[in-house]
Amino acid sequence: MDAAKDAGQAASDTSRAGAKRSAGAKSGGAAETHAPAPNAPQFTRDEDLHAYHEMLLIRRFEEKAGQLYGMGLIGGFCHLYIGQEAVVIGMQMASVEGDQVITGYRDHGHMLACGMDPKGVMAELTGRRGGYSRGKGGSMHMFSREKQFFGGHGIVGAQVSLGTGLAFADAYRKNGNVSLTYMGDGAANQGQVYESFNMAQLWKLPVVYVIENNRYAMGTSVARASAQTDFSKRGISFGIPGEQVDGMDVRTVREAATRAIEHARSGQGPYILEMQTYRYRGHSMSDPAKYRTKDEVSKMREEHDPIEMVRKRLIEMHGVAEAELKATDARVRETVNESAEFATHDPEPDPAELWTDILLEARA
Ligand SMILES: Cc1ncc(C[n+]2csc(CCOP(=O)(O)OP(=O)(O)O)c2C)c(N)n1
Ligand SMILES: [Mg+2]
Repeated sequence: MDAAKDAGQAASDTSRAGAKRSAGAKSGGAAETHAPAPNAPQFTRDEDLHAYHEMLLIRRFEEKAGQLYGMGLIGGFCHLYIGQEAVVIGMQMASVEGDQVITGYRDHGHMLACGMDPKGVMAELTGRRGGYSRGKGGSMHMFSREKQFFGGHGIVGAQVSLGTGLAFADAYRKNGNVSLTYMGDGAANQGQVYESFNMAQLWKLPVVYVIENNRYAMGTSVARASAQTDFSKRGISFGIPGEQVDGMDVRTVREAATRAIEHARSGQGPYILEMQTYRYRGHSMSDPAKYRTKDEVSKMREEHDPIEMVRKRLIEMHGVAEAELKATDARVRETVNESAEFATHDPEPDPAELWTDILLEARA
C-alpha cells in the first residue's frame, strides 16, 4: 500500500499500553471505557498526517451522506460511522495489500479505508448507475474484489461466518492473507459467531475478529444486552486470545492490530480485538436517541474525538501549521463534494436492469 502504511508497520513494535489483555483485563462496563491510554505508542509526523487525512475523509463523507439523506436523495437505511473512524483506519494501517475486510451495515468507512472510490460509494447510496452495485444495492450492499472488500451485510452477525470462510480460503490457498472480520457489540451475541470462533481456532484460520463496541445495539446498551460485557473474553472457551483496545486512539488501534494480524498471519489462528469506541449519530437516520443523554454524546465528542486528538498532536508535537491542516480539510471536502455531485447527476439504472445481476450463471 502507501508509504505511510509501510512506515506504520516498521514502527509498530513499541509499548503495549492502551491494550488490555483479556487474561488480566477487568470486566469492562460501558462506563469505564475510554480512559486515555497513559503511554500510547507514538506515531511519526507522516503517520499522523496519514491517519488525519484518512479519518477526515470518512467523517466528511458521512456528514455529506447524512445531508443527502435529509434531502431525500438517499432511500432505505443509512448507518453512519461518525465517531468510530480510528478503528478502521488503525486496522488498515496495520494490514497489507491482499488482506480482506468484511463488516456489517455500518460500512461506508470501511469501504473508503480499503481505497474504494468515494464517487462509487456515494452513487450507490443515491441509487445511481455509477454506484458499486450499479445503483441496486444501496448502503448495506457494496463490494470490491479489487480492494478486497467483501461487504456490507444487513443481517446482524452474518458477515462473521463469511469472514471466517474468507480465512478458510486463505489458509487453503496458503496465500498469506488475513481476513479482518468486523462486527458490533450486538452482533457479538449471535450464535453463528461462536460456531465461527470454534472452527477458526480448530483449524487455526488467519482471521482477526474486530468487535466494534460502540456501547449500543440500536437503542439497547451493552449492559442491558450482554451477560459478559468484556468482549475480549468472548473467545476464552476456544482458547482465542483477545484484547480490549482504546478504539478512539488510532495509535493504540494500529498497535494492537499489528500484534493480532501477526498472530493470525503466522499460523497461530484467530485473535479478538474489542475496540472500545462510540458512535455520535443515531443507529440509523431514523433514531430518536432516547436511550442516551446528550451529555454523554457531547462528552465523548469533546474529550475523545479521534480526529481532534490527531489534529492536536500534529500541531503541538509535530509542529504542523494549522493552515496546512485546513488545506487538508479543504481537499477532503472537495473530494467529497465531487462524489456528491456525481451521485446526484449520474442517471438512475434503466428499469430493464431490474432483471439483471440477480442470478449468477455457473461457469462450466
Ligand atoms: C439477525 C438480525 N437480527 C436483528 C436485526 C435488526 N438489527 C439491525 S442493527 C441491530 C443492532 C446491532 O448492533 P451492533 O452489532 O452493536 O452494531 P452497531 O449498529 O452498533 O454498529 C439490530 C438488532 C438484524 N438486522 N439482523
Ligand atoms: Mg453497537
